[in-house]
Amino acid sequence: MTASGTPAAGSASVPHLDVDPFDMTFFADPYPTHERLREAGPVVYLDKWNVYGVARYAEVHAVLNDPATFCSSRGVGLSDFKKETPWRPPSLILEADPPAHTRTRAVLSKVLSPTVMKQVRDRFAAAAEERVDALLDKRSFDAITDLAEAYPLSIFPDALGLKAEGREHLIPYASVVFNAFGPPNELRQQAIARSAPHQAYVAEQCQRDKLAPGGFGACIHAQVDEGAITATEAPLLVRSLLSAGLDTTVNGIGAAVYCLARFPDQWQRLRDDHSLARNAFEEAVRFESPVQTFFRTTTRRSARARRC
Ligand code: 8QM
Repeated sequence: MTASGTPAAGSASVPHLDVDPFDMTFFADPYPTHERLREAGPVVYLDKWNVYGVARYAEVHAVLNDPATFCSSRGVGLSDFKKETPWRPPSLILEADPPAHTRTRAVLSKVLSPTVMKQVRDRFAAAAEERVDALLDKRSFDAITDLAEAYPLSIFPDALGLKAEGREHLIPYASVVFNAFGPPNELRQQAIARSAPHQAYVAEQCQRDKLAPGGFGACIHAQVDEGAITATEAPLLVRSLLSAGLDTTVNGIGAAVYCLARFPDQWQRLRDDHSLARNAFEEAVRFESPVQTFFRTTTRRSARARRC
């Protein structure tokens, strides 16, 4: 619909679905709902949250590659920053459009360049070996807490240059970040309501004087001296690493182990040929989130509300 209430060309055919992909029952078995979202049409409308969504590869790809039409600066979750106050200052990397995004992205690309990755690779590999050896001694372990969470926690905060105290806030903080992308349901409201101590920890540890020399955090702050970013921007870019660096890794490793446990033939193939490891990991992560489904908030009367 246009702002005047007249149906725009083609909009009459957008199917309305009564599914809620943010409900706890959805998470228990998401695949049938993902399929319904894909099969209903290239664009769907969810009456529950008043959002348009796309669930097919072509449309998701088109949306993700057209920031002029589908902006990120008004938020990438269901909340529209133009209408609602964000729960935290917006991310300079995620919740930004070109050219602002291009500049901050260049800084992170430099700090996390292939050359730098080569330098830290051995340390990450040694920590992985250590974790596996400890688990082999135990014979039986919880793959989520003792591997998927424990491994990144044993090395990523050190690589960033975080002090030892307070690291228990990291996973809860990431959990708030991801739950806050959803609609204003119980999950989101509860997460934000309990976020104050986690936010306080993160805000404090992102400051320059808190980050150990040589770490990714200190490298980001060093970009202030190069004139690439301001002293106000640097802590927010460190915050991006704290927001998105841990949770994604935990979920990736967790998904990989979960998939290999459910598909023993694939596990055997991997054991026979370790060169399959990279593809096995990527495939497991894809399998656990079979589609990127995109939702955009808008009022019924203004389909263009989110276009910047
Ligand atoms: C998710 O804070 C951030 O910059 C940020 C938070 C979450 C992500 C990315 C960036 C999408 C992977």
